[in-house]
Order: sequence, then C-alpha cells, then structure tokens
Amino acid sequence: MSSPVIFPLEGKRVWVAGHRGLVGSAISRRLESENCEMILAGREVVDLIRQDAVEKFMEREKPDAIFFAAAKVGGIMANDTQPADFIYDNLVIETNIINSAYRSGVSKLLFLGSSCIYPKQATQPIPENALLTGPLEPTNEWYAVAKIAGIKLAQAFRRQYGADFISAMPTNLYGPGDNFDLNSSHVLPALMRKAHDAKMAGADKITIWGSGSPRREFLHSDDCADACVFLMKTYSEEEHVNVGSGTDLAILDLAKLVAKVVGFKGEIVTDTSKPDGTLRKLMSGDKIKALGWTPTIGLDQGVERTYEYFLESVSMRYAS
Ligand code: GFB
Repeated sequence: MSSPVIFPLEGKRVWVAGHRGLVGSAISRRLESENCEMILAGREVVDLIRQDAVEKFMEREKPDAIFFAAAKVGGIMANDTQPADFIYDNLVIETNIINSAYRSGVSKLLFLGSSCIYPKQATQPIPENALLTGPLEPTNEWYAVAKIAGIKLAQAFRRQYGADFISAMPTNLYGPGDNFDLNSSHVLPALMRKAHDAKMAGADKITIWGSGSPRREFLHSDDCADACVFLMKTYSEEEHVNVGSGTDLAILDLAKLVAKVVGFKGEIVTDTSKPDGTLRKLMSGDKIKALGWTPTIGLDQGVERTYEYFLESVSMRYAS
C-alpha cells in the first residue's frame, strides 16, 4: 500500500533547481501532471555558486517547495581528475540553497545525493544505514563528501529548526538529456556513443574503460523523477531514502546490451589502464518499496528509449 500524501503539490510554487540536467529535466517533465506552478531558472537567472544571488532569487520567487537536482556531476574520470571542482561547487551550491531555503520559509525541500556516498566495501545490497560506516571509493570521494554534507545539512536544519527537508539517494542514472561527452560522461551514455560512432564509421571494435567486471545498478531518469515526486508528497523523516532499480550487471554485459540496441556487431575490448572504481554498488530498495514506490522502466526498454533520444537530439552534434 502506498504512503498517504502529506504534502500535495497542487497549486504550489515548485522550484526545480538544476532543471537542465538529467534528473532536473525529468522532474520538470513529471511535474507537468501535478498542477503546480513550476519555477525554472537557468544560470543566467541565478548563479547557484553566488550566495547573494541565491538569496535574492529565493526572496523574489518564494518557492513553496524545492527539488534540489542542481550539482556538478560527471563520470569516473571527471570525478577523479577534477576533485576541487567536484567538492567545492557542490558544497557551495548545497549551503547556498539549503540555508536560503530555510531563511525564506520554503515548506519542503528534497535534496538529491548519489549512491557513491556509501563505503567502498559496504555490504550489498547497501541499506541506508551503511552511511558513514567505512572509507569511501577514492575516485569519487570528493563528490561523495560533498553529497554527504548535503544530507547532513538537510538533517541539521530539520533537527534544529524543524524544516521539512528530506534526501533521496539515486543510483547510477541515465536517460534523455544525458551527457554524451566521452571524457566527462557516465558509462552508459559513453558506451552508447562509442557503439554508435563505431557503427557509423564501420569500425570493428570499441574500447571500454577498466576490466569490464565492476557491477553497477542503473535507473532511468523518468523513474527517478517519479520517485522524487513520490517522496516529496509522502515522506518526511530525517533518514535519506535509496532510489534504485534493484538489479545490477557487469559493465561488460552493459556494453553488450548497448551494442545490441545500437546495432554495433564488432568486438568489445577492455582498457585496464583506466580505473574500475568501486567493484559493486547495488543499493537496497527495501525502504522505498515499503513506502509504496517501485520503478517501471526496465533496462532494455530504457536503453532503447535513450538511443531514440540520442538519434533524434544528439547524434548530429558528433557526426563527422
Ligand atoms: O559511470 P561511471 O563513470 O561512474 O563508470 P561510477 C562506471 C564504470 O564503467 C566504471 C566503466 O567501472 C568505469 O571504468 N566504464 C567503462 C566507463 N567504459 C567507460 C566509459 O567509456 N566511460 C565511463 N565513464 N565509464 C560515478 C562517480 O562513479 O558514478 C560519481 O564517479 C557518481 O561520483 C556517479 O556517483 C553516479 O559509477 O564509477
């Protein structure tokens, strides 16, 4: 049975911070059926790194609720090579938005984290209470520390001031609006682009980073958005909530699936000079399931839909 609605969105002013990103754009699409008034503002309207700009924006717009999907994000290589940007940008954006949300009287805020907050050696599937029980994965500890700080900020404002701030921890996400740049993207869009480019060029192989054996859990961004709206409406507790698909697969098997969907029939070779990152990162979905939410988009179907988006909106950008 689904949890009762305690925070209806109908008629509310709802700011989707980060609405141009993968999750933010999915949340904006999902909110179209909630009869709320969406506030969308790009960097040219409010630079989230600037505290005074965020405070003025919040005072002017007076949102009732915030979906906090704004972040500096990237794949394993971007995380590993830009530690300063990943920790600084995310910490500053979090302190700016969460503090000014409280000061300007925002009724509810949902902060989005990431499954990399959990210890590298956490038991699998990873339950919510594994947070801060062990050392982090080194390739993304800067981003993870910032995201843990975000969870703690939301909890602290709840404890000290009674603010209704909650946190959701999505697993590895993919979908329309993803980043397909090979240096900074996550694995799924990177593999899609590699397979597509190889098919178009008539190449006989693609190279994937690392050994291909790490396992990852993937969730379509539309499922993640649905979970965020569900939690915003029904959940009000201090502990963060995992948002995942419940299943994982090896990166090599993901590469085979993507190659099949794209129609690339060549060889898949590994490059072990590139990092594997954490070996497994499957979250427990028991908590959100008990609250009454389950995902609906399977990986095969999700990859097909994402490739359709890639063909319609992205492929021409990279065509030679
Ligand atoms: O998606 P990804 O970059 O991030 O990589 P993480 C997942 C796995 O895919 C790693 C492998 O084992 C990569 O080595 N991989 C294989 C590739 N080929 C490729 C490729 O062409 N591109 C990429 N990017 N990976 C990130 C964190 O970790 O996940 C972030 O760095 C965040 O902080 C995010 O948590 C969700 O899953 O390793």
